[in-house]
Amino acid sequence: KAEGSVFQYDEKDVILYNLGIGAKRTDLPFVFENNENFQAYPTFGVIPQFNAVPSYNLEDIVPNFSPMMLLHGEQFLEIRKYPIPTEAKLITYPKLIEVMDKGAAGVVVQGTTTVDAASGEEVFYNESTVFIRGSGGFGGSPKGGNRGAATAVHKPPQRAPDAVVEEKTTEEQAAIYRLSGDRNPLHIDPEFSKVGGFETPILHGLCFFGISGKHVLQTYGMYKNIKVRFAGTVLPGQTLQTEMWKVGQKVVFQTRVKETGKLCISGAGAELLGGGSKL
Ligand code: HDC
Repeated sequence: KAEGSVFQYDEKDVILYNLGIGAKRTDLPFVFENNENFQAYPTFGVIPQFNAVPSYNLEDIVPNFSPMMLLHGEQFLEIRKYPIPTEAKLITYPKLIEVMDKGAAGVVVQGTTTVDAASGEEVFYNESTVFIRGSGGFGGSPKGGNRGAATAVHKPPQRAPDAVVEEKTTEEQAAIYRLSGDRNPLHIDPEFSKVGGFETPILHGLCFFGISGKHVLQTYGMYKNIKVRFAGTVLPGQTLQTEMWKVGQKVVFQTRVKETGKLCISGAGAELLGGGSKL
């Protein structure tokens, strides 16, 4: 059984994360610790898992494993405690959920439960899916299990989006975002990214997940969970367009790279906390 990993953070980590997903100097509740509404964007909940040390290695699970070929495939985050603390000592427990064989690729899902060290209360639950190119064909099952909201694929309605938020990322987006915990060289080192098939480093999936999650928050308020598929890559500097549909208490959304017209997030959804709360 994997040991829990400590993640201790304070207001500086919260501000760094918020800046990493594009908070502006004028977004005072997100960049100024003395603001009365000082808060973390809800997608901060994906950060503690980066300290987790699983009891397994990916190279022992799929054949031909190469870190250069690994891409973030999907993410599910559930926020289990509100408001999200702006400083805390948390402990994260990782577990292997499932492994799928997509023929040309291996897909591995890891789950992490993050609790407050002092109270033992659950704060976040995550499921992270990685898509490892060249690591399939080992005779495993191509299909995964059904775990409700964690595996849901949200289909946009036929009508035009109810809301669209556009935001240009900066050329430095990945260089700032990586300081919140994901130091994967794919996002900063051209030598590394080239071996992975990308001429220049690509943006972290969880960075554009955070930006899209911010757009959902700005438009519809706080949510209890959020699920996305990373359908395409984003380069730092490109413009994101988050297209949203309100369907009951759920926001179905997808995110497009304006410059190419291609989706980078698809089949995504967030279940609203209710009461129109913007926290
Ligand atoms: O969709 C393609 C792609 O390029 N997506 C974007 C990937 C990306 O940019 N990710 C973010 C950047 S990488 C990153 O952030 C890494 C990070 O630093 C480390 C991870 C951190 C994890 C956290 C742990 C703590 C691609 C390449 C993924 C798939 O495209 P194709 O090869 O064309 O696949 P396709 O033929 O469409 O489908 C084959 C089967 O695979 C399933 N699938 C497709 N996209 C998937 C996916 N499964 C999971 N995630 C995805 N994104 C398809 O459904 C299909 O399976 P089936 O036939 O059973 O339906």
